[in-house]
Amino acid sequence: MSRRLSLALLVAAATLTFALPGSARTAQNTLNGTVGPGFTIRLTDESGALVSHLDPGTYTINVKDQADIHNFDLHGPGVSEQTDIEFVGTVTWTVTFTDGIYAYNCDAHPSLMHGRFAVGTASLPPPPKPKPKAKKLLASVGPGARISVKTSSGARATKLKAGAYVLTVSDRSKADNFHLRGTGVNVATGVAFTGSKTWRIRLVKGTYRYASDRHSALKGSFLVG
Ligand SMILES: [Cu+2]
Repeated sequence: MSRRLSLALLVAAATLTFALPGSARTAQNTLNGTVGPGFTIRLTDESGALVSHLDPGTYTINVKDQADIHNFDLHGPGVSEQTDIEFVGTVTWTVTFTDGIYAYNCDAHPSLMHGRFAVGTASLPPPPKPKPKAKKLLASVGPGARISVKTSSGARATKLKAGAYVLTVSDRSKADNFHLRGTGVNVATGVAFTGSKTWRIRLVKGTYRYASDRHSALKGSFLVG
């Protein structure tokens, strides 16, 4: 390889090396912030999608503040920009986002109007998992010598899945009560009591037995597993 050619390659390589970060730096990233006229605040990208994660860099943010009772307040590492609450109109901010969590809100209604996004290596915590809904159980004792636990479909409970339940007892006997026992559960109505009672219980694997404390022959059970 001639000395001249290798020098030319070196120059080409150097140009390439500088061209890449240079072009990334000059790319204009535009975001749109809007607040109002209702109780809404949002920050969207050029496609209109709500911003949840961005690459670090410099961004142009066009903020449309459409109400004199709201403002747009953007803050996070190295950034603090806000419109006045009384202000209505459009402003443009140039901001540089670095790794971290950024948030925006209306300062008059921060708990109602807010959003946030992550930049670079940061990530927003996943939304909390919705708790499984407690299933219903209906227990009944009386009138006469009868006692039962039924599922919400009306079928007698024989085998149930472990988990959270709301147990409602209808006690229609002054001579008997409803008493449920099993791992982690020991609930009972009074013998003389009539009426209804509701308990939140958690059933785990095992056998649960229910009976009247006055007449031990009045009883039943179901399996949880
Ligand atoms: Cu507001």
